[in-house]
Amino acid sequence: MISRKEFIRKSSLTTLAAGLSLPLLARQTRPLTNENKEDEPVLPLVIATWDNRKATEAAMNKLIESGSPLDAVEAGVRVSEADPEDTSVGYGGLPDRDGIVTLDACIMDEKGNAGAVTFLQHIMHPVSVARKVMENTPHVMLSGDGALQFALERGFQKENLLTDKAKFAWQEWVKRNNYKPVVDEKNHDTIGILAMDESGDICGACSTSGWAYKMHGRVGDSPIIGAGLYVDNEVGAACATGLGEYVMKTVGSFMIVEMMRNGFTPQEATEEAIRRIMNKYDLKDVQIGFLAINKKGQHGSYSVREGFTYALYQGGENVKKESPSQKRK
Ligand code: SD4
Repeated sequence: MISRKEFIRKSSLTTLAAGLSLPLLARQTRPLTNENKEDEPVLPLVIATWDNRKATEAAMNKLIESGSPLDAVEAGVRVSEADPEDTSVGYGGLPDRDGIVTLDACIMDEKGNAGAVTFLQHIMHPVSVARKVMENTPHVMLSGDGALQFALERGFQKENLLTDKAKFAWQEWVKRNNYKPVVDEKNHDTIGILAMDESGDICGACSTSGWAYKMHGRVGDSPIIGAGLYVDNEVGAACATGLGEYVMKTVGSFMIVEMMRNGFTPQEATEEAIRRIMNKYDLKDVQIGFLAINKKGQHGSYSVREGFTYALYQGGENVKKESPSQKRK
């Protein structure tokens, strides 16, 4: 048994070491790749995973119109959720291995409030249900039938979300794949979106139909606060896309925000998070991508392999960007 005095001495040394090692670690990372050069924040800004420029545009319009980053992220996500061509989100999302579309979403505001729905069926806009969970219930997360019941009580319509195109793709998959979920780095364009208003307040949201042809009942990282999304208005925010199991096991978005709290830039934090995950797991055929922003209005992005893109609306321009990555394809 160590004495109380010894315990306190050891703990403070550990804390000191942690405090010292983070900036040191930060210095060891590669040079910045996509940070703002100036120190002045360029606000407002909206950033979203993949080439979701229609979503960032809707979000920015909403931000300018209402002044609310929360309204903005919800409006942005709703664009992807309603888009039948987006096969990883909402209507048109690829189903699970039983041919059923099940959706996950979450939202966080600048005060640290959070709402989420998981394993939700038949509702086109899970992000709006997640917002209602946050604002109108004492809970953070509702799931499955309970989430559906809540949505219907709140006036959401029950709809068929399985498009003919998604149904056909699933039927083809069933023929080829023996009912076994397959890890496929191509299967995603989940939306994670972060918005920051002119005063520096940050909100975020995330929405997905999850891993295509997953087991029925599977829930990924996207609705899990700290995994698919995390906002801390004092520090910044992060969101994730890709194979959610690894992001959940490492609480990826929370990890990134905590690294930024300890002095990492958004770029350094996303890079370090990907490196840590890759050090721990064999990510063959797996893609994971992170986005992060800090209070200076800087952003960072990093992915396991090439091909992760994102949309950035800042300084009056809405552009698609290629993320730097750890590996070639
Ligand atoms: C999931 N992270 O359910 C989601 C999938 C995803 O782009 O990001 N697709 O694991």
